[in-house]
Amino acid sequence: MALTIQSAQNIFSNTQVPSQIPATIALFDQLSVDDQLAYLWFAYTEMGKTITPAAPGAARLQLAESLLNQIKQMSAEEQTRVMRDIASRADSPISRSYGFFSVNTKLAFWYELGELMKQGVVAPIPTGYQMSPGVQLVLEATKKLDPGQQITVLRNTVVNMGFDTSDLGPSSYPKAVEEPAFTRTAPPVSSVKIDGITEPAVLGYIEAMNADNFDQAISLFTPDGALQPPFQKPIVGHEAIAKYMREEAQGLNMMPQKGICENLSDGSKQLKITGVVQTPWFGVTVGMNIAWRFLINPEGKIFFVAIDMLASPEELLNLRRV
Ligand code: 45D
Repeated sequence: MALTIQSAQNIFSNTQVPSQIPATIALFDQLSVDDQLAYLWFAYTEMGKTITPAAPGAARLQLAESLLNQIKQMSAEEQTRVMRDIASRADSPISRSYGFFSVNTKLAFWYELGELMKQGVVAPIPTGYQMSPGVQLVLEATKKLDPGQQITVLRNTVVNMGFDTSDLGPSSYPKAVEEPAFTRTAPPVSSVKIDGITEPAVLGYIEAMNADNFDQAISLFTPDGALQPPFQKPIVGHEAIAKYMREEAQGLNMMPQKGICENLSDGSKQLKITGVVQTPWFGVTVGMNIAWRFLINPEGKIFFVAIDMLASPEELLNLRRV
């Protein structure tokens, strides 16, 4: 039987126990735009008492510079309007430019705005703003998450902002820009050991990713292979996966701990591995508990890998299939 992405998505389906991350984002989505901006400000400053992201490098900030300069020169009212436009995905010039930013450039843009807000150069919250009870509710829900989940909520809200440029068509795309590299927070791990796992494609994948060697990682996939990031649809084919990795997988420290491997009747194998991932934004201070679910074809190539955020640390030990 030919492998299909749809059937691959269902391996170890008990991994996807309901996560509080989409639930929290759903609450956030119901807030008015001013409440959303206020929530992000309170959540970010509250979080900043224990963890703060690393400052994005100069090369990264340069990509957002023209937008930031425009905003700095605006009146407080105009600044508020721009932030409302971006947060509500309005079709305005600035919200369009933001919509074309890569994930990490979006984060860098807000990082810098946050700094400017702390310095009083940019207005944090609209004047006369009255907090609705909903904000408190989402803040309470956020407090219950572990730090890895909290930064995922912040990241995903920022990613969803800006005018949705996916429908505009290639002719409107700005020239592709080189993604600046992240500095690694730890030296690359040269030999990977995972309790219960000897599959070369999996060990090779982790080793290549920990060295930002994406060409090497992609050579382990079948040409029609797919990678499914947390809460996203599968990304299919070498070219699309390579683009994704350059934009979003740089500088990650992957620390798989243990796993199981099961042989299927057609000669393929399914594996589930749990462990911790660190993002270069927070370095070693925040770990995200995740699972990788691999489907390896009979020739030893990766046909599918899904990355799932675990609902709780207990899920690190949940390697049973049913
Ligand atoms: O609106 O094997 C203000 C893959 C107020 C690849 C603000 C992976 C106003 C394959 C405070 C200014 C990548 C899938 C906003 C593995 C306002 C693979 C600012 C997994 C917005 C393992 C807010 C990787 C700010 C994973 C500045 C799971 C927020 C990576 C900043 C996860 C938030 C990475 C930041 C995560 C969040 C990174 C910097 C969750 C970064 C999160």
